[in-house]
Amino acid sequence: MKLDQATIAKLAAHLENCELEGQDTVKITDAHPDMDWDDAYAIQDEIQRRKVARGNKIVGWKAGLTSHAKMKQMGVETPVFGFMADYYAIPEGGECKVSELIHPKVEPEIAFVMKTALKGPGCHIGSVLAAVDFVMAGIEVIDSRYRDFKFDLKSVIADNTSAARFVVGGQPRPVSEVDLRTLGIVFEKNGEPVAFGAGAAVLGHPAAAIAMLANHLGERGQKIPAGALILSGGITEAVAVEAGDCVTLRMQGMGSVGMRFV
Ligand code: OOG
Ligand code: MG
Repeated sequence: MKLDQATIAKLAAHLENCELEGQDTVKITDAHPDMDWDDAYAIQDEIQRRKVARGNKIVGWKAGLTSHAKMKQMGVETPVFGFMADYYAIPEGGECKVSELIHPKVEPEIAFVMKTALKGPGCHIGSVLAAVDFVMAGIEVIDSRYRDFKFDLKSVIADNTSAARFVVGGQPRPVSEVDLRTLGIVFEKNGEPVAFGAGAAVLGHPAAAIAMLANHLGERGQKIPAGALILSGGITEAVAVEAGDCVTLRMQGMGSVGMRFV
């Protein structure tokens, strides 16, 4: 660790206030070029602690930057992990208020729900599939608190990996019934297909993203609890949205899920 506790607390408060007020900021590594990975996750942990202290529940986790499309779009090469608070959830077909956000983008994702807890290190695709209850379609709304989505990996980790809102739904399927690699998706904005993909875009097999998350948490003495929801990462590039837009994700054999931006 390169930052002291007071600096971590100050940066966490700053980034969380930007989130809660819908204000952007410059990336924090500009002022703290020496901060390391542990500092970045410590800032994210402090944001989580602030939310829990305020009465929010942590309902799940997310992996990000797990597909080449996303890595190329953001100019980075390593997956990152974040958490999801209860108020990020939007009901299926529901409204997402753009006025609460800065510059939202949407991503088509495969969502996993755990049957049993999963604790790394040593987790692999097999341990993930044994621990997962079902999979379903999900759309993540990301909203980097950094101006123009310009960040490096440490800055985006500290900013809880741009997590903002999500919707899950459609027809959940037991994970044993789905070939997660060939699972096809069509992502539509205002009725027009705007992106296409298959599950293998995510690390060759989307369960690998869940294994990486379990191993990441395990290194820090934490686990993925039973019942947790996990978004495995955008299959395609993120798509910008504004008030008035409507997005729908169609997932092969698993129905569709959508939301409206108001
Ligand atoms: C970081 C979050 C990326 C994903 O699914 O790849 C992410 C960002 O691009 O702002 O959630
Ligand atoms: Mg995402």
